[in-house]
Amino acid sequence: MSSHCTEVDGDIQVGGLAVAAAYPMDTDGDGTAEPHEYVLVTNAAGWLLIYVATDRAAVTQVGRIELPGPASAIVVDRLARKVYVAAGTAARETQARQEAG
Ligand SMILES: [Ca+2]
Repeated sequence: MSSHCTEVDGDIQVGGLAVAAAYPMDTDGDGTAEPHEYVLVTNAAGWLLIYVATDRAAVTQVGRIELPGPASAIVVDRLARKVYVAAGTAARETQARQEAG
């Protein structure tokens, strides 16, 4: 994954990074979850960027969430299917979802 793909509003500096390996997600909408590889990064512009890297040759951004500010840490709670992001003294949780493609 090249550094420029984390660019949002001209800012590319990565703050936090988490990998969700073999994460079950029903991306084709057939009712059965398949394992996917997700990479989550935050950048200095205050965004959580979500990439699917199941095919390492074709890493694709599948979501981005604006945060209250730059974030330093990401934790994926696989059981609760949530992502927690630490942003200074604030925190935000978000439900791990992906639209059927
Ligand atoms: Ca499926």
